[in-house]
Amino acid sequence: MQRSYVMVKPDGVQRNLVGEVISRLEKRGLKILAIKMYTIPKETARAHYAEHEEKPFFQSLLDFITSGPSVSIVVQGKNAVSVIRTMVGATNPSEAAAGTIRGDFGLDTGRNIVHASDSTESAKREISIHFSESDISEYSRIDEQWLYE
Ligand code: IDP
Ligand code: MG
Repeated sequence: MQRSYVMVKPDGVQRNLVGEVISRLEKRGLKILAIKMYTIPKETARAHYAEHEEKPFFQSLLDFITSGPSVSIVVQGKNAVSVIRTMVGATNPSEAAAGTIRGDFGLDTGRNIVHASDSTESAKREISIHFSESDISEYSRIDEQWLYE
């Protein structure tokens, strides 16, 4: 089963959307394996967003993502990475489809509520940045036989 990393960013926390995001993941059938709220340190944020180091928005992205508590989540399920990216929607919430998290709750690219891994490789890397393996619980959901054929 695939794992993905999801973050409710500081704006999502301040706007009381943590429950909404988790609820959507759970109802989809995705399983939460680990969850924690913390204010991401600058160096951790730098590692998390390393691919954007040369972008003009990098510094403001770091300032924003470290500005307050965010919620980090390890999620597991069939095709979790692409399923969650679809649930999250386009990077710019103004262009994100209605029904997606960004399309339902956001307006600005710099305040787009959630992060989700874009590949299984990114997921592995991001999970290892925010969690140690002992933070992650493997267990069965009681509805798994109704979620999977
Ligand atoms: P993603 O979050 O949809 O994967 P990326 O292109 O990987 O989008 O960008 C990472 C994050 O950087 C975005 O979620 C957003 O918070 C921020 N970001 C991306 N492009 C811009 C921009 O043009 N201006 C301001 N912030 C941006
Ligand atoms: Mg990205």
